[in-house]
Amino acid sequence: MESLTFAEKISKAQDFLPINGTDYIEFYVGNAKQAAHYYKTAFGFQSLAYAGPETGVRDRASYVLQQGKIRLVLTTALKSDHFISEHVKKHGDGVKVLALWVDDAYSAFEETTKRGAKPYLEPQTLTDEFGEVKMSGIYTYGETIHMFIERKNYSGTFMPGYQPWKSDYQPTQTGLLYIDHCVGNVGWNRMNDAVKWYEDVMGFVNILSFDDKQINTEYSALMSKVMSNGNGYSKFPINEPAEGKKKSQIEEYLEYYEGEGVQHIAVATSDIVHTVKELKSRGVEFLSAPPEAYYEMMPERVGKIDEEIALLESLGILVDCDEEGYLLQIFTKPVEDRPTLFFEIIQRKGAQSFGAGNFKALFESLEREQELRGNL
Ligand code: TYF
Ligand code: FE
Repeated sequence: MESLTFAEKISKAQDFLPINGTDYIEFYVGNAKQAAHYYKTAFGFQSLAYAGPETGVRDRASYVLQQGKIRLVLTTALKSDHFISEHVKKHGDGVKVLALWVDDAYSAFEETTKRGAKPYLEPQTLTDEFGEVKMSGIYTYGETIHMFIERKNYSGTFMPGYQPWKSDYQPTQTGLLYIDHCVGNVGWNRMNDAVKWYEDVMGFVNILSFDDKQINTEYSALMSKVMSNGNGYSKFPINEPAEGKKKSQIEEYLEYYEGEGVQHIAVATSDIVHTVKELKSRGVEFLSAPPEAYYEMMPERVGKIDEEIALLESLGILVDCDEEGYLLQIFTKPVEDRPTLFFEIIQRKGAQSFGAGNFKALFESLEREQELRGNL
């Protein structure tokens, strides 16, 4: 299996659930107005659409932001007695919905629920003067949802119920292009259930696996398996904690999120040096750079690359390679007070892997933060 290329591996995925990519990611947050401001100011997202009391939605406010092909929806409830408030009370701010852009939201629901998916939203059709959006939803790990969105007969800004959000405040973009992958953390011994769920219910295939022998530091370990759909546009790695001398970063997440959920969202850029400089100048905090030795060994480890190593070192950007090319990546600190969700910025130059050669350096940076929080 390991000797097949990524293209050969994903070609074995089943096609009962055609997916065109990520449609949007919805966060449930305590204060959507301020969260939207943060993602505009710090990450360079642009205002796209809004739903709330002013548009006839009485119980919540949702701000939709866009950059490249990425759409984020930031939603808060307006009363304590609301399932969104309950979600935020338990988990803090976090990802509720990973929405997938499909050709047929009715068939997506039927094909996945008949294979065992737990329903979240029965298929429905929303209409307005711009056409119709069809949607349905199922549960994945924890309280996280996959929504299926069909918009082939829709020409509006986002979806029925939302109005265009015209704002005079539009900070420039930072070069974020699309969602590369979204990683879930699941509980002890739960990874293989989650992997089987993506195989059986979604028709995905396992394209990469890392066990605790490969992913460990002096203190902690984890296991990870990457699931992909058949065109590679939808990739969901799944992590589970493993036994180590001290508490693994996955356990820390599970404790503070109070359950399973989305650990990181990886966003692609075509110029990571530019993107990271922009994000840093706007106050986005990144994990500390690995020690000098990491960069001294880089030419030997990854061969010739287009970027200047001293520049990558000054920004703390990591590099890894596989048979198909190389990739550059860097990780933010958690973007909430709870040590839960963080972002990865990734630039692929041929490589379709996930940076396994960086795991040790990365997890040591993560553990330095964990230690500062008193959780190691
Ligand atoms: O998505 C990945 O697999 C990489 C590496 O806790 C990674 O971004 C894996 C586990 C983790 C943090 C990053
Ligand atoms: Fe990642």
